[in-house]
Amino acid sequence: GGNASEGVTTLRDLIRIHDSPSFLMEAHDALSAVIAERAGFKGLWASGLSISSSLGYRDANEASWSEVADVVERMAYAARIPILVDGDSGFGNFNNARLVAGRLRKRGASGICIEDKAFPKMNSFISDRHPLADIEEFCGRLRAVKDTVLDPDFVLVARIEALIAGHGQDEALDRAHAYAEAGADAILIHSRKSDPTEILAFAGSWQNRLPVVIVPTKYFSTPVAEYRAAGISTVIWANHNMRAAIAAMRNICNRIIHEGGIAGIEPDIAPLEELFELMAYDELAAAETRYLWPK
Ligand code: SPV
Ligand code: MG
Repeated sequence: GGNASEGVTTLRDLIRIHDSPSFLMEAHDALSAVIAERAGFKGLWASGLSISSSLGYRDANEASWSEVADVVERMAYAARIPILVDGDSGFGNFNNARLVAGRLRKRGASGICIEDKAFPKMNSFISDRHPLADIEEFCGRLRAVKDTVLDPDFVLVARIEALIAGHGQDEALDRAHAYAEAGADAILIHSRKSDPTEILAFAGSWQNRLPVVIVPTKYFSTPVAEYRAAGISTVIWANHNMRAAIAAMRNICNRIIHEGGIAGIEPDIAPLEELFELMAYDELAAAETRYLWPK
């Protein structure tokens, strides 16, 4: 984040293989970033799906990279914990990928994840057409990011969409080894199945040559203990702040309509005091006594 780093675990440390997987919580704006940080998460996932949705876009590269970077900057100012940014497929070829990674780092990101698909990408849970990037070409994107963003703390996650695209374990493993050679710091293996079998099979063969990151959106009922046993380094809760917000906002809108007013809803919404506390209004009051009317 933009503030002092005391007491903050770096993203590089979070993605290391620990006894228990690290969690990255989705955030899509400054407010959701602060809420996740206050809850105790040690790192954030700047989700392309969630940021797109909050901006009124589909998760198909409708948002420009600079719009995404604007949001990431707001998140990084508001929260101190590190942010792994969903860089989609890198917004183009190697040249776009290295440019975006460098700009994101300057604007407060601690790492970028890029996936082996073409631009424009489509969300992994939509459609059955997810043509994969050529392995060598995608390795060029990874190498270009590594050669351009020289900050050793900046994390590059290579995301494999082979299983999403309907390929088998061999294709996923070939890609993982190639991406490791190209300089990736971690491998994100994605699945759209409702059980974790193919993720766990991958982890079993891969043997943690690099840390493994997973996104259990569809196989949500699997206990984290299974990921711990499989040596998964990082679990991303990829869209759960946004989906919680959708449910809460839909519920309160419906209730105000149906109840004809707000008399009944007050206990079910966040008090204004909580909002003022989240945005540190007390800090402003204290600063006023120092700068606006000093004794
Ligand atoms: C995102 O959160 O934007 C992701 C994860 O990339 S997924 O939606 O599963 O593709
Ligand atoms: Mg995404």
